[in-house]
Amino acid sequence: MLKKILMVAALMNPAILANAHEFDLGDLHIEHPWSREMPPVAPTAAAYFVVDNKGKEADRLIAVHTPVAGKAEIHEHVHAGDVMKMQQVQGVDIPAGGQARFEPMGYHVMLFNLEQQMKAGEHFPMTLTFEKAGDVEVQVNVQKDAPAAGEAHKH
Ligand SMILES: [Cu+2]
Repeated sequence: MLKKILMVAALMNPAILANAHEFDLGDLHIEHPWSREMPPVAPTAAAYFVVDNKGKEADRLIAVHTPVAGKAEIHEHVHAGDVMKMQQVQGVDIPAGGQARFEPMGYHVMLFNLEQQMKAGEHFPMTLTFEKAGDVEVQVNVQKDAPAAGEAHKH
């Protein structure tokens, strides 16, 4: 009973509604693209999202573009001894019936040469290119903090 009331309260909260957004491209479902607000001097930022593949064939994210950055690369975090480093990858597989998660300390889209600071509450367009499904433009929400657990991986 309490749980139900909490859920209704969450649905009625405009801030939460505005935060949860998703995009479809064929069998691919892209959940809640977001980016953390960075200090004005930061030349880079990162974008995160989850891709679900409801289809029977694997696909692969192979490129990302956005007008707000001079360059966008797909990165992964790797352990190098005690340190976490990130490096560019050529693509990320989206398994059939599975998902690929882009999240802090994991895969992410790195944005270089930002045209201007992106502030919390703003959003910007970003085009994801998949090997088979092609292109989809999503809107990336800029926010101060990572989405609450559950928000980015609800089904
Ligand atoms: Cu990176």
